[in-house]
Amino acid sequence: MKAWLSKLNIDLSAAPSSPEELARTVLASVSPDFRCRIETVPALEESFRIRNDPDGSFTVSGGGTGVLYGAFALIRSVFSGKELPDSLESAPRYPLRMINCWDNMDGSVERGYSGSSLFFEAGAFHYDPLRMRELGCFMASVGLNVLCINNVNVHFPAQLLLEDYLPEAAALADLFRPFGVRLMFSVDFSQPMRHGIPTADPLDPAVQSWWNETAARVYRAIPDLAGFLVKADSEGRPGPFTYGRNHADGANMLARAVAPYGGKIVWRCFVYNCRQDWRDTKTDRPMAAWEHYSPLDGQFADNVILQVKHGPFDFQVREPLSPLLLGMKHTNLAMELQLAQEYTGHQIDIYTMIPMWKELFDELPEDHIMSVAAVSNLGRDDNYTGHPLAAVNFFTYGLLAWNPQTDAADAVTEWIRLTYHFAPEDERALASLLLSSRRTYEKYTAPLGIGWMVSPHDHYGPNPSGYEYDLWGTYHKANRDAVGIDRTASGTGYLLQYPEAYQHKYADPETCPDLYLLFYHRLPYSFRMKDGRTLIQRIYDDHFEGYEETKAMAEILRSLPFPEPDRNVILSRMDRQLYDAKEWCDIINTFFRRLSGADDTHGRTIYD
Ligand code: GCV
Repeated sequence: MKAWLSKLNIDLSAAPSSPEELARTVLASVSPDFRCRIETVPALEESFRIRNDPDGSFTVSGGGTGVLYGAFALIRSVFSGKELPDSLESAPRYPLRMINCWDNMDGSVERGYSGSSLFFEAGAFHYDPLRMRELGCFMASVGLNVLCINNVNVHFPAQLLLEDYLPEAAALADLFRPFGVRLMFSVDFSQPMRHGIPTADPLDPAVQSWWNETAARVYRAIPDLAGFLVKADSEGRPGPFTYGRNHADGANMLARAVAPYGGKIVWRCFVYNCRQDWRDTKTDRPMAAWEHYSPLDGQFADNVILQVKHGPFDFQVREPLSPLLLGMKHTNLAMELQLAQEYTGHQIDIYTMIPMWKELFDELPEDHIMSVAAVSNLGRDDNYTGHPLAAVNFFTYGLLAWNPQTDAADAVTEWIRLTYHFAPEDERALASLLLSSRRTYEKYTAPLGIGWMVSPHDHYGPNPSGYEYDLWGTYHKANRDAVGIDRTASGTGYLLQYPEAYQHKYADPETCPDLYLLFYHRLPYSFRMKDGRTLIQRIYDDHFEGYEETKAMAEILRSLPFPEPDRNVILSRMDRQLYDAKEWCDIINTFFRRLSGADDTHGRTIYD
């Protein structure tokens, strides 16, 4: 992460006073003969224009933060050798471009793979101001503008809203402001009950008053706080259901409290039955969010945003786009992505996400969602992301959140150029490795859209039946004849939650895209795929290929001139990935061979 900040040579030892001042510093860092004027045009707000004048100088115009984004866009182009047109105008596609940290006040990070919290330790704020400015700079450099600093699972002590902690929270907000970054806090729906109110019922006037007063106090300290993020009635968190209320009741009550200050309530839709009986064949977990929220479409206040995980399950390697993102037409929506590699290799395995995100954005109708959020992959490790190559996910997320049309290969190449000094052929080799890494990981882990074959709890490494007899609603139901869940009209009916054209694409196993086949269909191992292979042969082939591709990745990485300490970390993590890819390949193939009894037509080793 830091490589390109040091390339820019921006002095962050002192805090910039405003985005404009930071924009000037950023541009001054390029070189003494680099000539660039800044023109602040408040009406442009976050947007910017860059003009390349005939005398070789540049003019960057923008609103308060627009000039900053313009300055960064310009130097990103300069440093990555990209040609700039004579004039360029750019506006962010989504007004809120958020990073959600799952940091706890004890210093731990839920699903964190890069060390402990950047913000907290032992129940209190504890941070290095320089690192905060670096983080602000990373965010601003790719146009990210909201930082939620604490975990959606709000563990106590969670005093962020209390008088004692607000001055420190306000000081942190001050640090981020010049970077165009506004803070957000996760709040616990039952918080009033810790302050003498006997209930958290959203329709109880005492509850509303408590939140009104709390919002007033918080906004006095941090007038530009972006708002509150809420996980309610989800995986044991408290919420409106306890009081027989729905989620519009809950979200709108909080929305009323923050509305006078321009605050937003970002309300997560990750609601499902996490105490399911695996014997129950009626309940299908991916259906839950739509069942809860679609009847409420149009009932949420204007300053509520429903934040929906990109797929109906939970950040698996491959999931369809959540039906809520297509069907909630009268509600503000944010799509939630996850940079933290919870199910995607713990920042040990290389997993570059932009190809996956592009698939998601491409499926979203124009103008359908108004914001994006991503669960952070940062922590206190020196390099911020644990694996140096995981930084590409943070960087490219920002570029896509600004402009979802951004080309994946261009974005990855830009990151490489800003991070390493590689010859063109090395740069191409790394770009192609990163861009194919998600598909490789998918091949050796999750067959054709099933997912969930991971070790329970920590979600790293293979365990084909790990989630099969559990409470979480995550079953593949593989037996000796067949595998997968029928989610069409003849099965659980999940597919009916989608618009007709979408249903049409996936309903028939003969035409359903292969990579979603077992998400939507239950099929015999002898099922003939479009390319003539049997389903079981395809499963074997994918897993062997995934392992072979990982071996090839390791060779390429060894040949590339990474500087230290990156090289050491990258190669040692690659050794681990290679070992694990073999485990995945052998365990999953053996699992299916034992069930199906089918031989591999190529006679490769699968264990009996
Ligand atoms: C923050 C999954 C993760 C949890 C996470 C949850 C969520 O269940 O395993 O760690 O909790 O998603 O997104 O709320």
